[in-house]
Amino acid sequence: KVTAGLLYPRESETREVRSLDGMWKFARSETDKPSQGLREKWYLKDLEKSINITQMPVPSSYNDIVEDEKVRDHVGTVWYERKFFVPQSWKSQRVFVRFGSVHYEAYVWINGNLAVRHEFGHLPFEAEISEHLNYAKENRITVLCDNVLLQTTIPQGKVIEQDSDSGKEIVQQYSFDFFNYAGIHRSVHLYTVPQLFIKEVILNPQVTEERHGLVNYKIILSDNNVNASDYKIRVVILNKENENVAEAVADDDFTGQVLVHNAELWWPYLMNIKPGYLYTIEVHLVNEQHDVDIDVYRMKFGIRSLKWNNSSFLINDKPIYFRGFGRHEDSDIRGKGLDFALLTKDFNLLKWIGANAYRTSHYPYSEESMQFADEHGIMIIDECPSVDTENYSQKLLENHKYSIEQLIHRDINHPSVVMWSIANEPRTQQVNADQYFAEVARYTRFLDPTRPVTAAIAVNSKQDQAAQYLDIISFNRYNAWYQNTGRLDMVTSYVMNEARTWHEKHNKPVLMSEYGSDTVEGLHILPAYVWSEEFQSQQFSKHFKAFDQLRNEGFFIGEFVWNFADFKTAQTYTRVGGNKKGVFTRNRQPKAAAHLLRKRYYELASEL
Ligand code: GCB
Repeated sequence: KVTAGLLYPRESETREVRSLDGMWKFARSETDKPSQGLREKWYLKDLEKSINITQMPVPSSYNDIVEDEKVRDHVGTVWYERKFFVPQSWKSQRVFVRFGSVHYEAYVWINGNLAVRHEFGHLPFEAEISEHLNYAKENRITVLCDNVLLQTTIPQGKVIEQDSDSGKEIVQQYSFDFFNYAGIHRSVHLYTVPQLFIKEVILNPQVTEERHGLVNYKIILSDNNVNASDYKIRVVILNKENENVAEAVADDDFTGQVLVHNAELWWPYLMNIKPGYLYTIEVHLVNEQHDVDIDVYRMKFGIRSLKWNNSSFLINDKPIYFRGFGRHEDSDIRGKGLDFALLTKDFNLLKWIGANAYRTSHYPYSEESMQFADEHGIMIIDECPSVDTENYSQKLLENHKYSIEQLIHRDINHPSVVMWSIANEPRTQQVNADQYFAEVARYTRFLDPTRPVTAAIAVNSKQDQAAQYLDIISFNRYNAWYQNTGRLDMVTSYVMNEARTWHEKHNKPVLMSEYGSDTVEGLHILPAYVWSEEFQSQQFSKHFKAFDQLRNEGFFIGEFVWNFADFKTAQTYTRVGGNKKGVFTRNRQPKAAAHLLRKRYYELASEL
């Protein structure tokens, strides 16, 4: 069971944080014995004594690190292990272990004791391990990571058995178009908190009519049964210069409001000279009697309003037009592993090209990337890990809702998150899609009524049964690529017609969440021909024409190129070393279309 309280681990005068990133030991169960590690209880002994032992960096996907296709294409469990010390001084504290993400399912043991089990890649989890630790001594952490996707996991997949030259092979099949990278993808931390500590900080900042910031907050402590008269919560709001601009003491239920006069609002990139303005909230848990801080936690947040109606989407009462991308967490060697160099480069490129948004296609991205988006004023359509959803069952629905619950729990305080995407290209024409999405959308709104709900839909509007439950309709379409391949004369009117049809049917704002074409960098063919740089640029231009007309019609709110950069996929004859629809190569160098897009995005920004 996941412990609630996924505050990002930060040190303070009352908290210590230690990274467990670095080199870990790594072993694979033999493919024909998927449960070997569990059966042989590898968590009770040093992995050294097991088979296939090697070194593996954390964070990283394991797939592309080893020169062995058996590791790249491994199906089932792998094991990670490392040793660490904790000081004696931690004994008076409570100690947690926290994973940014492990794909797909994880079990964690501390010195042979099961500490936590977690399902869903891309989402953090943690567990208190105080009682399992050896203080002032060496400790062992063992992680089982299972990458198997089934019809009831999010996303879905299928495992089949096939005959091969070396006998029966277990093979993972999936229909989604990105490589099923696995491993400990994000950082691992140990952190300490006092015995009674701040477990959750939930913010709902609003903008008043006089343009002040009204920050509603709710603090949850680790123990619900404390006597409120013994403790108080004091909150302090600091501006970017670290000056105290407001403070308050919470009510007895640890909720309250604090007013920030003439607040500096959070604006998207290129909409204000200070885009992405962030304040810090400093939460103090104070012992009333002694007037001392028991726990202190600091977090950045933004003040902005979000509104939407049947034709537009507004931030701070200004209509927004999204200049965006679909993306992936993907790069050479490390796969989906968190990498600050890559993250920084990607944000620099987003700003270079003048984008103001991206969708976290097709799963939650790292918490660190969400912090970057907050800081840079990049708006996020935050997508849960449901992609190509089909074969609707009760179990699938429960898992889908649970993945959204974990996502919202993690991301609710980010000003950059402006919309929830509950699925990518679900098969919404299938039986039961109607009730299924009615429930997923209802649940998402119940968890967070302050943001609109969307999904990227590719089924045509006649057959689709989900859009009726969304606030904003996003559609994916590959005119002149999958449809009418090569026909650049069949783009502009098709895009306009489809966008209009969605709006006419549902009377909601519409955006195009994917369009594009595979492009091999350096391939030049004139007249434009599929896979060439000329083709990608011209196909974009035909879309721009449609978008410009649609913008005048008042309901069309954004364009998202597929994709920011080239990325790895499963092996198939339609993919040359992966999906090549990037505007940047996998190595983050621009294709010709990047320059065209840059010109457009800056022109669009200057119209504001
Ligand atoms: C889509 C999917 C995306 C694929 C893309 C493509 O519709 O949403 O995951 O990568 O098409 O390039 O085929």
